[in-house]
Amino acid sequence: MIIIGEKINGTIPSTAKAIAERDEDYVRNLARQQTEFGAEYLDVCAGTAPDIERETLAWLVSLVQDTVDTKLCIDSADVDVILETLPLAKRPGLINSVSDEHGKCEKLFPKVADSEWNIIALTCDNNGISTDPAVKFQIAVTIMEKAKSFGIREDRMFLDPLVTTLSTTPDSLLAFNQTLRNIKEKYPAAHITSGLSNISFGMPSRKSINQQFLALAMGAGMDSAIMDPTSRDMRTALYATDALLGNDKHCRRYLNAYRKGVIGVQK
Ligand code: THG
Repeated sequence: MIIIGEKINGTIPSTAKAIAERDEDYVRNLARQQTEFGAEYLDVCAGTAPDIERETLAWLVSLVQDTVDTKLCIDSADVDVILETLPLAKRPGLINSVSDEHGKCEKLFPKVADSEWNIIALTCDNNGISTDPAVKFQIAVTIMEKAKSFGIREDRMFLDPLVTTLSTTPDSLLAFNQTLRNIKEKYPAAHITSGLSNISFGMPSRKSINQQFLALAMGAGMDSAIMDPTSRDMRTALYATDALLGNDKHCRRYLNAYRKGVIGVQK
């Protein structure tokens, strides 16, 4: 599993406060902790008003890179902001994200085709987010064909089938898994990722739902997640699921993590 640490995100109230106060220690700690607990990428999202997004993101990027060597996942809805932020990165990471909206792919793909940046693509377009797996799959195909036309390898693409909220869409997980299976079948080298917590909005005991979502989606082939690796429960769910799916030879990773006290039910 490729873990993308979600905590350096200005839409989280505690992180927003740290960003507003330019609290370096707080952000440095988020970077260190998430790295220590296995994040391969650190999502950085300003979550501020558009007029200060560039500047905020630049501050976050430089601070994180001054603290850890973990790759960055540059998170902005604005392709221009992403393109201005990329040169600040010491090494290629992950771009979060494009979709099939408003010529985003056409703007971004030619500029990063010759780089080693990986790209998250959301399965939505100018019509918004569909709940129909067939529509989502078709959007994924359109984006993958555009990537290919610019010479971007399949394995540089992370497709995000955009899980909908369980409380309003009862077949949310089923539609997500159907979309991801269709994508994996046509593009076996492409990665599938998702924000874990979207599914549980408006429900009690959100973590329980997020954990079971993680397990069921990994079972269907999801190989990456935007999540909180500092959460012991989520970590435990992830390691246990990887072992159950045969992705952890002799359960070595699970057992080592347990011995170190990194996972397991807290007594
Ligand atoms: N897909 C893609 N990018 C995304 C999302 C996605 N970026 C933003 C978001 N969704 C994923 N990031 C977050 C960040 C924080 C939280 C949820 C999603 C969050 N965190 C709580 C906190 O830190 O207080 C709780 C964390 C927990 O208890 O596990 O709510 O879907 N491509």
